[in-house]
Amino acid sequence: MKNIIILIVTCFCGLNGYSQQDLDFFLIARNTGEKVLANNDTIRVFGFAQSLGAQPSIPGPTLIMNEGDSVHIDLWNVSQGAPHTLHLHGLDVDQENDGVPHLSFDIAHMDHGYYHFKAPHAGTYLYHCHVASSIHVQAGMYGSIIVKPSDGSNTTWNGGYEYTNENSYFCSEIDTTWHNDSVLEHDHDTTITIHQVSIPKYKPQFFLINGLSDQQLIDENVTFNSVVNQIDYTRLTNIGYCGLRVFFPPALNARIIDSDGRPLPVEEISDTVYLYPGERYGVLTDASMEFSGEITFDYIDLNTMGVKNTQVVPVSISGDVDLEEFEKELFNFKVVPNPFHQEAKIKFKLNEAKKIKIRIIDVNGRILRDIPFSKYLSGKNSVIIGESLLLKGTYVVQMISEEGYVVIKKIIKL
Ligand SMILES: [Cu+2]
Repeated sequence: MKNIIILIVTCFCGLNGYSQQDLDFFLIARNTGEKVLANNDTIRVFGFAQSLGAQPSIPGPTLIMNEGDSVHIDLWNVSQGAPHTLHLHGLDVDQENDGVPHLSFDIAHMDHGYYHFKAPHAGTYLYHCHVASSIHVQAGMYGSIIVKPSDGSNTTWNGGYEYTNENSYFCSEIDTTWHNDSVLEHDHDTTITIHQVSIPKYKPQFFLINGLSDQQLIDENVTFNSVVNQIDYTRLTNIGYCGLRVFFPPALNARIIDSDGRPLPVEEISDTVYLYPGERYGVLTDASMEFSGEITFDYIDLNTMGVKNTQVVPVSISGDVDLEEFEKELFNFKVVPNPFHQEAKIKFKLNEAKKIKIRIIDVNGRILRDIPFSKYLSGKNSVIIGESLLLKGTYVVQMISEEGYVVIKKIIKL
């Protein structure tokens, strides 16, 4: 009997062992914010702030919670004019808390609105105002919702993949002509549709990632930094009116694992991710080499399918500092001369005979030459490379052990 009781308690803990918490968020809706664009112009925006004295941020504050948390959001609307709501895009919440004005409630000037829900399946979601959505979203009323697994760990979902770092790229656009008072100061009544408001044809001039564009993207909160063999998780979100095509450098070994808050039934090994408006994708990466590159974001006109703009997130992968024995031994292999003109020698010293594969790849991770596994003797060894590299440029030499450990060195052909 005693054993049975212990078993039952254990099962109970197994199912409910996480401490779900009550989580409160306070947001202020404003319609008189200002945003400085990449060309230093300032435009009027609507948006969400976390205190009365603060400007709304674009995107709004990221709401981070754990699966199972009881979440309470207090949205205080201090703006005059049209009311606002908080639509919880993609979250499984009841209709009353979903923030679609005529199906739940809207929040008038100086009123508070309260949203309550249990944080659903771990994943990436978003929120936006659902009053005259086309205008209020463009005006800046949107932000990210990240649901971590129940224990809050760096795991993609309960029982999912563990990762070291996560990056979140939240994409939107700005057409400055929609930020004039004539568009933003519209009447609102839930029976009026957006089509009765006169707005110019949408022609965005600014294409944002986390609210930034162009030269602003060297911001350390945007750049993708990692080390060789580290598993990282990237959340992609599109709240713009363009489609998005995101290219990861091949050497990141990108794998699309989830979409819209659920694991994909079949994972896709692909460097390219397409996102339509409102979609979110999760991508696991695992850099196979040291390199500098970029993740490119093509903003696609969904009428013509032409690329309207491309934004670039810098990528920097440094060497793995936690070296295995093979790597320690070969960490100081030399390529001489480097830079080289015609050919170069790889020189390395082994403590004992070893089988090693030597591979030369370009900075995009394409294999240019493979010298298959060969047993090298203890002591000094040298291998000639370079004669097959025709073009000037930067390449990478990889020394690979049978167990798959890799030591890398950049080489330059002049
Ligand atoms: Cu609104």
